[in-house]
Amino acid sequence: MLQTRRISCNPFSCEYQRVRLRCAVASRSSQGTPSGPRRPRRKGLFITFEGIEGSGKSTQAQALAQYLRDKGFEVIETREPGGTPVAEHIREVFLRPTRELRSVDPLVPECEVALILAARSQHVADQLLPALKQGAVIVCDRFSDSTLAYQGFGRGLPLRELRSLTRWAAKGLTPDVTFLFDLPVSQGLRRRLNSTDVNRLDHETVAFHQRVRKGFLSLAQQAPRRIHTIHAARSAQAIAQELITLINPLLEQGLKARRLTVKHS
Ligand code: ATM
Repeated sequence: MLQTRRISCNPFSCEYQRVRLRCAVASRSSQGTPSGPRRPRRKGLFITFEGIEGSGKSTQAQALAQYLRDKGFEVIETREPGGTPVAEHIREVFLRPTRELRSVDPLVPECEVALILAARSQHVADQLLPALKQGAVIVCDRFSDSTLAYQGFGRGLPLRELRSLTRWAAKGLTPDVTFLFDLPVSQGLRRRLNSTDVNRLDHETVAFHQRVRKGFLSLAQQAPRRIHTIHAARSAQAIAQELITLINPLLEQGLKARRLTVKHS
């Protein structure tokens, strides 16, 4: 008999997120239909970290990558914009502090998108697709959701066009799982502006960052199986533990075969 169990509806609860994650894996492993062609299967796993600045996502991405390495997986840590030599050059142009560019050459939103997509296409072709084909786990700090949140919701460029452009530049690649780090903009900016490497977008208005945050939350609502919202105004240890709790069922279900090297203690 099919048994059903009530789960918590609080999107920040671990149980709620674990059940959604299992659904996401199940839907991924049943891609294609008996009558239609199956999409070519990649072997690896593509995990992305998203969120507003100062949310702590980069630190947590590194910690999760280390956890997965310790479990014996081949892990590639990368970021966007960036990840290859050419894309890292583009990142420098994209993020150069405003005061260097403002008087001469402020970037218009369309130019921002063009730079981001140029970097992404190189990153996907040179780094992400080959690594996934080899069966690696990729932990990527930002990807297409950032383009929709920053250039779409933040700058006001049309989302439909952006979606189609990002799909094109990424050759259709979408993350298997995304962790969205959410916290109030004021807290994020305070953390961020205290750091040493402040970039061009950090100087945008609070209203801009509010739109970006709202955008991320709206994307999470639209893709609840893939995007897991992480309540980021908590201790780093609590967040790291939550990520491990969320990622473990995924590893158990789909990744055993992909373990490339086994570490011995
Ligand atoms: P990190 O600091 O998380 O590496 O991100 C760099 C900036 O790039 C971040 N800005 N701030 N503040 C968000 C921005 N960005 C976009 O605007 N669009 C994108 O598609 C991506 C990948 C990043």
